[in-house]
Amino acid sequence: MTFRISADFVAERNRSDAPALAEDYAALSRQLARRGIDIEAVTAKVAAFAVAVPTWGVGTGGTRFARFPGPGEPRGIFDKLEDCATIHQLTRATPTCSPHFPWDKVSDYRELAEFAKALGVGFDAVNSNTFQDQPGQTPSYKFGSLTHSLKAVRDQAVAHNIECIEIGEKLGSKALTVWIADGSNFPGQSNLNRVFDWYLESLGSIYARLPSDWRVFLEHKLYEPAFYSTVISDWGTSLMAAQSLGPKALCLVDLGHHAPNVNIEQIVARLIRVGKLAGFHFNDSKYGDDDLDTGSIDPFRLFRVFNELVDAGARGAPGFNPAYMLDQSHNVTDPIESLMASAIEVQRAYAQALILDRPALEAAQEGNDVMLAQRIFKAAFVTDVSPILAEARRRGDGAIDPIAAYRASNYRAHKAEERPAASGSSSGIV
Ligand code: RM4
Ligand code: MN
Ligand code: MN
Repeated sequence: MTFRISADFVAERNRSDAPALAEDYAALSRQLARRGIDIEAVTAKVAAFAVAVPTWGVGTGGTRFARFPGPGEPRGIFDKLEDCATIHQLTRATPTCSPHFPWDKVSDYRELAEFAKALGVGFDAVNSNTFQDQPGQTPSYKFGSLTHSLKAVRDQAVAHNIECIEIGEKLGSKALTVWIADGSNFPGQSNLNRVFDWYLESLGSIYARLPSDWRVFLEHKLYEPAFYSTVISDWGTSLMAAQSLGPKALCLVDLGHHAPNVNIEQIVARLIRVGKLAGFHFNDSKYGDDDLDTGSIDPFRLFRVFNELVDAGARGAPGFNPAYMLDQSHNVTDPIESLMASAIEVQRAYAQALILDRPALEAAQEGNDVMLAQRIFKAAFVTDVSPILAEARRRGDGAIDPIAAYRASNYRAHKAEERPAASGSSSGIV
């Protein structure tokens, strides 16, 4: 039996944190009531909100230069699921995890599904990996995968994606996320048009194998590892592909995969408009695909994205059903702490967007009262909704203060004893 944080331990900590929370919640409730907002309706929506944890995120990540593993790192998918369950236990915001294959490959998926179920963790979208070679793999993905010039390589990459669907079916997933590293480093290296044809052809074969209730999420990325051209580089390319593939193909927005200064919320609005928004990989960045903790650099951008999502939900935009996932790399923090903090930041942006006074905003927009419109917009963002988030956790038997509870539990020290350091662990992004 491995160490788990007990429900009693969480309840005990909550007992001492509860009085201060009750005061703060009551004060916020009065403040929101003055603004015509019922705090209880917001708290109920926040409590029902969920974001998936990436299994690759619970291991320590790294850069091209080094990886500094922490103590008690997960050694494989079973350990990763334990960490995911702990994140959900304390935050009540992450009931599912998003697995990555072959990183999370096992011999018995029924056993894996049962193990996850016993921990109370479900499976979200399955991620394929054709951006690196597995030991001894031939042919290689060095020059591409789904868009490789050689059909044998494209076929191998297609077969891997189909295998991911088959695994996902055993785990109860309903979506496949495809991100490819394919592209070129030098002008002239590849034919920019032909590689897109190959992408459509390969994705078409994968699409044909999707179960009827499945969707495929196409993830674009501007650059890296290819530095001159990337085949699926932007939302326009992604949308062209999704539209030509069919209704089950949707466009996934990873916040780190855009050119600097791009207006991501506007992309989100456009994708919603055409019913093609798959969902998100949340993270934050200053320069590129930094994979920093969600909301750590630009929480206002996260709020602006959620403003579009709440707006779409409120007007019942057709086909609007985004999948929310975190996708981060934790190089210098405890991954469990970062993922808990990030799940809370996503909920925060959602709560802030929920309390935005939309009728007043619309009136200001119609009257071209620019100052008032931006004041109304900003008022939602600057409201401290923390008591709502904490109260939603408390009511769901999560921790009022997840990171403090996690630290006090000594979970990591217990895991360091249970999980002797594995050499060459594939648990993080290196
Ligand atoms: C990529 C992309 C994918 C993720 C890999 C590990 O940059 O964000 O979603 O699967 O990293
Ligand atoms: Mn991603
Ligand atoms: Mn990325």
